[in-house]
Amino acid sequence: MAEDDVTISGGIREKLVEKKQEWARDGRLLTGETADPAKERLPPGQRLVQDWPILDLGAEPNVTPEKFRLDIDGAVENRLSLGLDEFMALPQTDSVSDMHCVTQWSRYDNRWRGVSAQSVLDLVRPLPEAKHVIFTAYDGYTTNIPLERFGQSDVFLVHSWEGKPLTRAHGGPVRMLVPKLYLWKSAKWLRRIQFTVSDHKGFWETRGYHNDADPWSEERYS
Ligand SMILES: Nc1nc2c(c(=O)[nH]1)N[C@H]1C(S)=C(S)[C@@H](COP(=O)(O)O)O[C@H]1N2
Ligand SMILES: [Mo]
Repeated sequence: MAEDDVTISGGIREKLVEKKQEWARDGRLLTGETADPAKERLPPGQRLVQDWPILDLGAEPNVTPEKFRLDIDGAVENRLSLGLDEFMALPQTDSVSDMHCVTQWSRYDNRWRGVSAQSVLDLVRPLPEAKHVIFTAYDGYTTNIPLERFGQSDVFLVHSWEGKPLTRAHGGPVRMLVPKLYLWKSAKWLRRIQFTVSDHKGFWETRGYHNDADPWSEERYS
């Protein structure tokens, strides 16, 4: 991966990371309930919000359109390295989905625009042995999901929310969106998508968060 000269404001807020790890150890916010997503729109222990909170490690990269690059590589037939114009030239889709954060807020009916994960799969063609997907972001953040999950029809690489370009604070120019999992699986400031044979836990997964992150099973912590 080429060295980036993207500037980053602030630094990782270690105190906050420590506190969240403590919460994970203590099992904070757990209700012990599960729900059927076909019947319950709001997962257990969640509450609805109208605004969209901002949560990250505290280091916000300034990914300008000129500096943006997205590498898609690993166990694939056809690696890609895309500038923003090339990314925007891929087929674009509108979608509406809910989001659920492990810190207990959920927001319904978010309108997104971006490139579907299925289009990405069509372009790169993962090798038969590829089973996992790792996202790396411009702030150094990483997170992981199974390839099977990545291929679901509601997963997108998004650049717009409610008809406007994604703001820097929310991960613009391009972030992941995996709406059926807790939002920590949706990497902001997307830099790289890597297809792998074995699983590699990401930033929060190595710090006590659940590897699978299904909100209806309350998979907050491991
Ligand atoms: N690159 C990056 N992506 C990230 C994070 C981060 O710190 N860095 N935090 C995750 C967490 S824990 C959450 S809850 C969501 C928050 O996204 P939002 O700020 O747009 O609400 O981003 C996720 N994606
Ligand atoms: Mo989070």
